[in-house]
Amino acid sequence: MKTRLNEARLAELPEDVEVYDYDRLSVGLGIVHLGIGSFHRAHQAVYTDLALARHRGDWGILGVSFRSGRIAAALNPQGGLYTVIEREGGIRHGRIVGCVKQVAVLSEEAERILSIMSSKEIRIFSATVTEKGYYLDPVSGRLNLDDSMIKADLIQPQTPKTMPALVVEALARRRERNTGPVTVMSCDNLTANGKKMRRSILDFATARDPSLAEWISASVTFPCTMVDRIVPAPGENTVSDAANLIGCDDPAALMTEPFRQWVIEDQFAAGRPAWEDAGAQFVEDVVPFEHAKLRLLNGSHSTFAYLGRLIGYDYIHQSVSNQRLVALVRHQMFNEVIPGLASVEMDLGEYCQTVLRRFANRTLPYTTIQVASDGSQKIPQRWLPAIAASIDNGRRPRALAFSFASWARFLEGRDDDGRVFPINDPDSRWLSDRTKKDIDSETVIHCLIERLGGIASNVSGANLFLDDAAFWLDRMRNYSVADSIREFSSSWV
Ligand code: CS2
Repeated sequence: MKTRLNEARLAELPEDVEVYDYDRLSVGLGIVHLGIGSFHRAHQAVYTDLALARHRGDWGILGVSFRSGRIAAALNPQGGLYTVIEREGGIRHGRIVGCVKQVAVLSEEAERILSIMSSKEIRIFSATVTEKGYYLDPVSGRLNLDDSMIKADLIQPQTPKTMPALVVEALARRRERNTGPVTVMSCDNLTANGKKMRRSILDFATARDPSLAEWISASVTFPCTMVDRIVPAPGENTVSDAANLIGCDDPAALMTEPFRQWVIEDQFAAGRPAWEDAGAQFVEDVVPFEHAKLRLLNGSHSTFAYLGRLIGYDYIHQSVSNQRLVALVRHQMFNEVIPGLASVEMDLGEYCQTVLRRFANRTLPYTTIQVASDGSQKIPQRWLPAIAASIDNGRRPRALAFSFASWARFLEGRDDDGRVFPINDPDSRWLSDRTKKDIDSETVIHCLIERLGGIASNVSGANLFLDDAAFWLDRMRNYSVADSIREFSSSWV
């Protein structure tokens, strides 16, 4: 056991470890971040840290966990400090981030969190709560008022358990106390994430008190953002790597890649850190960037995850070393996804090459099972709009049909060799019941697509897609996934 990372240790860190470069004790709170998981700490917090080094300002972060006390227990004894380790090839770079001042746990200290959120010093609520944290119905796009957690929060809105209820209660208190404008910024990997955030908050507020919803609609801004950085869930080796690098213990350490990107709409009701000085890009409309990222990067990630796991790979970089899988994904990106994207200030060909290079990063192992989780939430963003756009362009997106079939096959919960794996998905019970092997492939595919809200394209093209996906699901079930990949690859070469 070494000593824990804390401010007193900073002077003793090895020289090549970069340390935040400002007087953190003089920096007050300005941001409450909901869902302080690994992604936020390796992304938005790093941008904030770099911006503070250039401009100071009271933009310290209070991190909020909803239920688990794990991150609070790791970070609070370190005064909020933690290590971000960037890895790729021979690069191994450590940085101590200083802008997270403390972490609070909603299930334990709701009152304290709400009183901070409704104080004048806080000017931004930001969130990474994943797709399911918005409680939006995939078909209607509205808040799911039948969800048991949402129902419970509507009965007792002063002790919120969910993100929308927490934000609405904090906003209600701000209105009452007149503590000034605030921005609610989603940093989740969703299309039009600011609009989804707004929908979730306004629907909850309307159900509580329509006048509150009107006030929110007039006084709060909800910018959209596109976030990108690969941050695998930290494992045992992350902590030992950090100890090795910084010479003390840091149970909150993270591993990530050198790459990071953040595109933001500049709609902040009460100011913001100078994130542009840390490399963030401010644009009028984030949506084309989000579409490109979700469909090219995340859509391909999911394909590598499902197919890779089904043929026995534990890690994404293993999938990327399989040439047939790479060829399939390249076909999906270049022939099916890119033609359906609106023009965006990015070189999409180069973007795809970079994505493949990033996925191949074996010094940053990312499990296929992690990327494969929550398919019911991720696929509607990643594949379905790309499928619809491709069909509407008069194409037949066969690789996307193959990918979709692999998700259906994945939901059977065992790979080609019969190895069993878990299905982590908020809808897992429903999905597993509808994808049992004795249900015919066509029914399975129809059921899944319907559950996700359908394909918004012309009917004949959509039907052909369903037939293609059912055909490949049949093949994967009756032969093997590996054989199907082989057959699929030879069908277009
Ligand atoms: C991944 C993303 O786990 C997943 O579903 O596709 O978390 C991905 O690593 C990030 O979006 C990269 O920015």
